[in-house]
Amino acid sequence: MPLEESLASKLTGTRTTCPYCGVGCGVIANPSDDGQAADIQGDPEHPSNFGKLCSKGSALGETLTLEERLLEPELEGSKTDWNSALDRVAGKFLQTIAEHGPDSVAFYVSGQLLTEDYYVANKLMKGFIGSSNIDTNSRLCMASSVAGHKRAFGTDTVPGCYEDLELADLVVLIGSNFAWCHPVLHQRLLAAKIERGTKIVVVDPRDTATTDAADLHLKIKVGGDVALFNALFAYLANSNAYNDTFVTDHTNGLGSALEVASSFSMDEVVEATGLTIENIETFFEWYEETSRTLSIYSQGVNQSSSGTNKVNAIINCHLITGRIGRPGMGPFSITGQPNAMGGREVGGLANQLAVHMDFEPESLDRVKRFWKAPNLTRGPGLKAVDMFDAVHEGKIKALWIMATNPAVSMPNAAKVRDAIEKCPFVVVSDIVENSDTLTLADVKLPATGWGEKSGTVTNSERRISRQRSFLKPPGNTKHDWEIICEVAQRMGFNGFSFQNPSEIFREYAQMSTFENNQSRDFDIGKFSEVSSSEYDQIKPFQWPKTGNAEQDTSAKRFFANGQFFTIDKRANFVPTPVRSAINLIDTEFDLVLNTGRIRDQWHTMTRTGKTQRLSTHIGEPYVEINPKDALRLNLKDADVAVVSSKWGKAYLRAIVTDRVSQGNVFSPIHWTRRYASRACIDEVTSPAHDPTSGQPELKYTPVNIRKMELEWWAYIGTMKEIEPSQLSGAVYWAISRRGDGWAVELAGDTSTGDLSHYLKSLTSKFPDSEIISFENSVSKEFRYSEFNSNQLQAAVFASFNGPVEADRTWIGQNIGKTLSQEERLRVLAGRPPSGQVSGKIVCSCMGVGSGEILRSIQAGANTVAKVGEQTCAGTNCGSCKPEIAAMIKVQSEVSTKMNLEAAE
Ligand SMILES: Nc1nc2c(c(=O)[nH]1)N[C@H]1C(S)=C(S)[C@@H](COP(=O)(O)OP(=O)(O)OC[C@H]3O[C@@H](n4cnc5c(=O)[nH]c(N)nc54)[C@H](O)[C@@H]3O)O[C@H]1N2
Ligand SMILES: Nc1nc2c(c(=O)[nH]1)N[C@H]1C(S)=C(S)[C@@H](COP(=O)(O)OP(=O)(O)OC[C@H]3O[C@@H](n4cnc5c(=O)[nH]c(N)nc54)[C@H](O)[C@@H]3O)O[C@H]1N2
Ligand code: SF4
Ligand SMILES: [Mo]
Repeated sequence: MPLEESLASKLTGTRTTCPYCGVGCGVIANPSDDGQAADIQGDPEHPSNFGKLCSKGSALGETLTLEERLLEPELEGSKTDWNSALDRVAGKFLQTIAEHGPDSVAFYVSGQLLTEDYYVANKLMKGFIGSSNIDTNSRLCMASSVAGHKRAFGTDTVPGCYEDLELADLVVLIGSNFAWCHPVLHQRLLAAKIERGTKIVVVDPRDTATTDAADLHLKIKVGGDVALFNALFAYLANSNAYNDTFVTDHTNGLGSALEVASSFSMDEVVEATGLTIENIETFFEWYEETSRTLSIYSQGVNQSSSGTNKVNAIINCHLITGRIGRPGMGPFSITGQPNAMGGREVGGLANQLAVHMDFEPESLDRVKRFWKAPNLTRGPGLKAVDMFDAVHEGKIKALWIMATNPAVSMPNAAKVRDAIEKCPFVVVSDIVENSDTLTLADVKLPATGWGEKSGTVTNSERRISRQRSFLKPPGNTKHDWEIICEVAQRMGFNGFSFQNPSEIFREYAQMSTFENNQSRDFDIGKFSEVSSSEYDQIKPFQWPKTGNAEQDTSAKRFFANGQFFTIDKRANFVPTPVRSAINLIDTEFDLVLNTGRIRDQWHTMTRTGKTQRLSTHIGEPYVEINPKDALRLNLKDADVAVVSSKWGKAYLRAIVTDRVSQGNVFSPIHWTRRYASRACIDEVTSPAHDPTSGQPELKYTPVNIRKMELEWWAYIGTMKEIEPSQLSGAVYWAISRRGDGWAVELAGDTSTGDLSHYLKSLTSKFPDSEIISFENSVSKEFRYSEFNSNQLQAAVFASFNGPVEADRTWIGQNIGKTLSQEERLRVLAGRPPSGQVSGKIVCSCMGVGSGEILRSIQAGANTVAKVGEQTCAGTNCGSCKPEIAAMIKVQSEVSTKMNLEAAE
């Protein structure tokens, strides 16, 4: 297609925003005729992504099928109509409040709601029910950043913008796996690095795709950040970077903060961080000499019992150098969810009141008048961990969960499940029919999902973008805001008769500017009178947008003028004492469990788990463990490991690798009971949390690990749909979509009985399918393949002697294919012809495995671009480029070593 034509075709369709991460990429969607798929392109005009998308964004079209969708309301397990469901919810909430008071009910909501949904939920709970028991999964995500911002700036303000990535000379990524979690921004950073030579420092306890691209990787001990940044702060105080004018004119509290920060000797810093003196010095020197320094941070900072102190320790370094609010510099908290920022703006956390106002008497008075609230709450409510504890203790008796899956994502998840199960009345609004949380609900409410709903979201740089619908609501689904408003009206409250999201947004904008007069940072008064059609046309914009051009000159960045939102307009240095994790390792639980994300899955996999494209990169839950620890524990690569803590356990595939340090293990967060036998890592994690922000310590849980003793191991590729309940014959299993069917890893003990019989019960779809098989009594293995008219139905590999070996990627690609006699035998052998080994999928967009990439590197492709030319890997979204680059690096190190050895 000629360039102009292809650009033009990209520009037609519905302009909307990606529903996954906080980058907030613009998307152009064109639905298929049946409305169960869509063509998805990056929006070239959206200022967050300029047309780029990552692997998850690119695969959005494949997540729109109605498979596994919740399409009808359900009451106590039976389908019902909306009237009955909504009456029951309103009635039960009213009854509970009448009998036990407003604090006996709670909402647990989500950074994946739209701003309009969030606004009405918050208004209902705080203004009309009269409690502040509304908290959100953003507590697990952004609470420490919010608290840190408020302590330093007086408000929850993100000072910078994405353009700073292109304008910085030094980017420090702290506790952020940018390459996998914010891939489009990472691509922007790497492009800038090529353009202007930006230096990248990554502070992370493990090797990641992000550290692979760093000039300096500070492989810090989990929790060592406060010690590191305190030392940097003290160093800067005596350096050329000290900005006396800024400190004198615009800040308070340097002395006491510096005193605390200086309390550690360099030896103590080395001990607390596990870093070398040389690396620490290099970092400090780079920081000192680079005025355009940007500090990007995420969950390695926030999810800690010292999370708020970590945030302030980082901000202190920017305040002492005056590096804030100007191009290419500043502290930059990168948000996780698509609308975690919107939720913070609305005030949907239990310790906020509404729209950047808290519980001071004047705010309470103002909000009461604005909402005409009959029963305004008076003070903060329960934060997530405390809220579920209160549910467990029976203090909260009616709970409404929206757009989040706490039975999987809350720490100490088994207790959370127990609490939800015990709670007398639980309502869950979701888009899928069966999440681990939904199975515990009394009332299930079917919400519209991405593509069907309409509203606004705010990304990490304070940019508000429209999510627009391009599909009809399927079945009997309703929009979240509609459901909330209908319940509010049935409870007898005025103020919820909105007809569409634009009316909610208008009220929200009015509230943001109500008696504001520049006293609050969040002001979008320009939209106070926005009409429905103008709302539909809103282009992505950054707040503030007061309607007064002069006031909005700071829209891109805050604080360049040194005016903060504290009483005397000065920023605060905050003393940040070093504290250890709350639950420390001991002789029984001697390893530190760190948790996080993988590139192609989103949280609890309710959407990304539906696409085979996103399930091929990593299809099984795992735990990474250092070779020295593995040796001590007699654990080998590919063994099944039992990871246990005081709170619970998980069964995970062991990956033995020095990408994690000795004493540390890492596991991803995504697997649920839908996709694995027992891999929910939050059944293991500790509920300890930061005393200021309430954010749980999800990156540090003391655990121990042992090898699971097993009798048999198997791998199945099959076209037949397999239900989790059928897999109870295995002690360990993990299932993922592959090709036209499913891939299942299993392992078990003697309780399974006849293994061959059991496996056939899982795979055999057609009674007369043709089976070819192979058995080796010496190696104690057997395999069989099933065909229906030469179409491969299932390929099964089993062993009584350890994990099975088979090229899983290649087998997955053959499931459902019609095969020749020779190919049939190769499938039975589990291997492609030599020289064609697929290896693990690296590029999920183009389906390219590590085998093919390695062969092209070995044949001379020495850049990511050349590998792309030869294999197509990395040529679509580019999310896999860091992994290809890492493979090139390893291969070049290998050949240098071989050359040296040959020369000797
Ligand atoms: N692919 C994908 N992308 C996502 C998501 C997803 O589910 N999948 N979720 C989105 C959401 S909601 C969020 S919140 C973001 C999260 O984005 P990130 O915060 O980048 O992701 P995580 O993997 O949780 O953790 C980041 C890193 O912190 C490191 N870390 C652990 N402990 C410490 C420590 O004590 N100090 C330091 N310096 N580092 C530490 C971990 O090793 C890990 O590499 O991702 C968003 N993007
Ligand atoms: N150990 C550990 N645990 C963690 C983390 C970690 O790093 N380590 N990270 C934490 C963080 S940062 C986060 S953000 C959380 C995320 O954890 P969750 O929020 O629990 O995870 P999701 O899978 O995103 O849940 C979203 C739910 O909303 C549903 N949904 C999707 N769209 C809609 C909609 O439009 N309306 C409604 N009503 N429902 C919808 C989905 O089907 C899904 O069930 O996990 C936290 N838990
Ligand atoms: S980086 Fe990926 S997941 Fe995040 S908003 Fe953009 S396309 Fe969506
Ligand atoms: Mo998050």
